[in-house]
Amino acid sequence: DHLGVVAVGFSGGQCKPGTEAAPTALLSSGLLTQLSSDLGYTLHHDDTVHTYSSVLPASDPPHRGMKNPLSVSRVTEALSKQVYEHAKEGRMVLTLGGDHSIAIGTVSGVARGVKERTNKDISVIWVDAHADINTPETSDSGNVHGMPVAFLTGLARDEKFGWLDETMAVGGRLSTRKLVYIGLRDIDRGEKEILRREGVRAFSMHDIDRHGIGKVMDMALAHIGADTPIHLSFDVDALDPQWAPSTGTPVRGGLTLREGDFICECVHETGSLVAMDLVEVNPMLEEQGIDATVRAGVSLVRCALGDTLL
Ligand code: DIR
Ligand code: MN
Ligand code: MN
Ligand code: MN
Repeated sequence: DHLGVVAVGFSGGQCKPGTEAAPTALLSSGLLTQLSSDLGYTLHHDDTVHTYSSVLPASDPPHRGMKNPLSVSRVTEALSKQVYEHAKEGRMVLTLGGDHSIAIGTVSGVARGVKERTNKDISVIWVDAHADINTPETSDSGNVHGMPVAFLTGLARDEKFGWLDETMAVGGRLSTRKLVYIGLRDIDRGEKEILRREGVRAFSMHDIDRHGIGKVMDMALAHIGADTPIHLSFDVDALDPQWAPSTGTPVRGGLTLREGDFICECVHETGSLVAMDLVEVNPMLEEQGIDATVRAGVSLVRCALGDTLL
């Protein structure tokens, strides 16, 4: 199988430096060698951690409360095109972030590429402690990594993201009906209102406690339906900080490492995975060496791409 790999060294969707260093940390742990040697993928990777410095604006004042709006827009525009090029060739796409704002680029690019190639609409499984569905107006923080789902679904729009309107018009839009959340436990008030109003399918930590992760995955995949291409967007903060401490906004009471891996294994088993993002690893926040969180990230990716226990 063919796998496109995009490494994105961008942290402008939130305020803590360090997430831009995650791709290098993940790559130096030997992730790609494992994917090619152990799992047999043919890799398409340019050996570059993209910082998109040539498109970054000299000045980027807040706009509608959003921080770094133009930087996020320019980076995700370039990323969307890169990812689209892989997806339209029928490659699975692995994107190593970076903060979660980069999903504005990955999901739109994958959706457009898959639509063009197969005429199908993708589904997104968003694994996260947070819903990332704030609009600029509902956001308390102004951090765009808390807004990507609102932009991808068209619930939020902005003239600084004009490229996204164009990409959506050619297949790059995500329907709220094709979105499933897993792992939620820290949702802003405005987000709750949006989730209720839009009727978004969401499995919180409460649902996982009640039903167990096995049943939750059955329900999540049943909602998506067979034969639907799946984009898995995995925020490492979905894991409990015990397993993934090095992330910008840790929230206690999260998934165990095994539950995270299990989600990825189940998605792999569908045979419908077309893309995965791994985001919000921040190697600079780890005190005793970067090990735990990077290792957890590597494990999640391996599981999604078909590593099996037996
Ligand atoms: C919060 C935190 N809901 C915000 N979001 C985070 O800033 O909008 N997303 N940390 O991953
Ligand atoms: Mn997130
Ligand atoms: Mn999060
Ligand atoms: Mn919050």
